[in-house]
Amino acid sequence: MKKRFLSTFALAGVAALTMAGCTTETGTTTDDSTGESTEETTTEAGGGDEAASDVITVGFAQTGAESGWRSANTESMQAAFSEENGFELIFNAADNDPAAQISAVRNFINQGVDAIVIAPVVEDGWDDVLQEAASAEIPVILEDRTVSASEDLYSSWVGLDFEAEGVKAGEWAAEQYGDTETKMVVLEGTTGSAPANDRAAGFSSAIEGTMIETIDSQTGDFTRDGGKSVMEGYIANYGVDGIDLVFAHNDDMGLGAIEAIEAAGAVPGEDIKIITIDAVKDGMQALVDGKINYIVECNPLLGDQAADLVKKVLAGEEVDKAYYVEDQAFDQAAAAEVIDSRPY
Ligand code: GZL
Repeated sequence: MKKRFLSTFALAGVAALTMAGCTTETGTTTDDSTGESTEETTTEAGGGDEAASDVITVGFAQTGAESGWRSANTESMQAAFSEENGFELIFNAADNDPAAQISAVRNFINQGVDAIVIAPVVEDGWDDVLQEAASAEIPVILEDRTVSASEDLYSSWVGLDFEAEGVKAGEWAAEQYGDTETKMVVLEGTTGSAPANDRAAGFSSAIEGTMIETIDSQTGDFTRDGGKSVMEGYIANYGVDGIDLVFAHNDDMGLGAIEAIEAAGAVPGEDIKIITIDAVKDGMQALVDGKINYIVECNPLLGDQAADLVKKVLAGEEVDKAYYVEDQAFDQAAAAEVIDSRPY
């Protein structure tokens, strides 16, 4: 299927040309079928007709702006899909709303973009709109999160191994706390999202057979406020003495948990240990400060690989279905050594 799909685009043959100047416009588009309007920002290359016709128009459907990780990912994508690199970017952030994100993709199809890039909020519900993109012969590249739809419906994906991140976090927890009775609460990512599903699975498999007991697990939707309010509920239910460990699916929810723990008069990283995933600047600073105990990295800088995949697919080149970016992991000492040199 991939070859057939790619051969369709072999004729597309596009080359990126340098353009003189560019303009950025922000407007709203309305989905005729749902009547929903979303705001979109378009960065358009200048230059003559020929140069303009060689510009690759890409619709990028981002999840939203829910976390520090997402901001770093958006910056990376906007830098890569620039007019200097031969792109006109139509950017849409869906405020973590799966229906709004699907509507944005349908708008991109109606606008006749050359390619669509998606960071899907959740795994399910993508089959129909991806089929519509395929029928319109618009290739789709996934970045960051994955979908449950058939891989025939997208050209390629670049991102991180979320289950491996969960395993890495769980193995450290098992090594540090697995031999003593440890009561753990979990701050889950967005319900139905690939990172939430896969990190939970990886962590659970890694702590199997240890004395770490999960006493509660709820979603904080990957946001700092969400992590804080769920942690406040845990403290109200179990008391700070009833919780030994927090596993947060991302730094931002872990940072929210720190606020709740400190407000309850306890010391995060000591009275209640915290393990998170992402390794964004604020998370790494909390790790250096001793308020978080371990962070597994999730690299958000995916823009260059995503842009390269778009150009290869449109040029009819063979690409793999999946490209994984490497992750590291940090304890407090390791974080202190690298924090000043990290790019995000
Ligand atoms: C993971 C990414 C997750 C981050 C969160 O690749 O999808 O979404 O872990 C972000 O911080 O909100």
